[in-house]
Amino acid sequence: MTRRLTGFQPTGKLHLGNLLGAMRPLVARQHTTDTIAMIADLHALTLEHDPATVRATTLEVATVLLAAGIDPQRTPIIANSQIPEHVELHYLLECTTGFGEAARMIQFKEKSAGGGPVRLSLLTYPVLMAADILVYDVQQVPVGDDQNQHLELSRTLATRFNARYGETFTVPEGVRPESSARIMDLAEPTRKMSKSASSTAGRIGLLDPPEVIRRTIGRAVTDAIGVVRHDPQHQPGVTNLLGILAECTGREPGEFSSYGALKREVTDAVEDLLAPIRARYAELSKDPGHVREILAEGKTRVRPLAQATVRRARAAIGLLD
Ligand code: AQP
Repeated sequence: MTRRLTGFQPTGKLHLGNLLGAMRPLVARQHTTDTIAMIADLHALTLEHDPATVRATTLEVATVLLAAGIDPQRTPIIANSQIPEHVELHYLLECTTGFGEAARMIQFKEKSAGGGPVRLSLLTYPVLMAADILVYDVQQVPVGDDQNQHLELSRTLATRFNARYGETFTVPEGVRPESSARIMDLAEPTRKMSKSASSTAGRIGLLDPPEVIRRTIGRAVTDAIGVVRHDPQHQPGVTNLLGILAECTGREPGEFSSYGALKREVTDAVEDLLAPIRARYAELSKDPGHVREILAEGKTRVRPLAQATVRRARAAIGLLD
């Protein structure tokens, strides 16, 4: 079976975009693909962070993944910090990466542009991401446009390492997520819905209570055109709402006489999708020990793969065993 890796950063509350763009496609393929669901808690340390929040969010993400239907028997759920081979391989790959190559990454440029202190780990983040992928001989990585450049770097590093030191890594291939869903921010519909956006006005959290969902969708930005139609260029807000409706219900939306009518139907569809996840999350949260066990089981299952890769890489690059 093809091996895939899908990552989630514990940098904030998971949202509808994470569910429709990543978690649901993962659940749909878990019988036909050998996927590892990775919580990238090491990546959450690359920006200003609060230790207790990262710890709590890592457990929350694991719990939401389970609540959304990921079966840990089929899809191991891991935190990259708990498997030390990620960090070891990160270093070996750093010794294969040029400074300029890392500094060219668009996300590094964007995230370091504010003028504040920049952590060195922000620069080397894509190399850690390469380690996360290469350490498991992953063949396919579902990537959105914003991660394309990082995946390309992983491919470059794997190919270069193999050429210099002998065949060591599987060169991963980027695949488009099955769902083409790119869920946009409800308050600023030309930006994607994001965990780390400072305002929550445009984001539907997967654990938001029904009244918050109703309010957020009710206040979603539309336009003054007054006609409900799919027109990303001139009506990005309305188009986003239609897209969310189609994704949630699995069918093309019908006709709507007003923006209010559209918003009411979107609210019902989102609520129908999220209510069972919220209920399972509440059930699972009663036993946080269980979620920690799932992470420990995931680690036990995948670590031998990581150890074998690091053993190969160490030998190839010239280290003693
Ligand atoms: N708006 C979105 N629409 C569709 N898919 C999305 N994903 C994220 N936002 C949307 C997908 O969710 C997975 C996990 O994302 P991540 O944790 O790696 O974070 P991200 O891609 O950087 O996006 P976020 O959630 O908005 O986080 P921040 O704000 O921290 O950058 C990925 O598969 C991603 O494509």
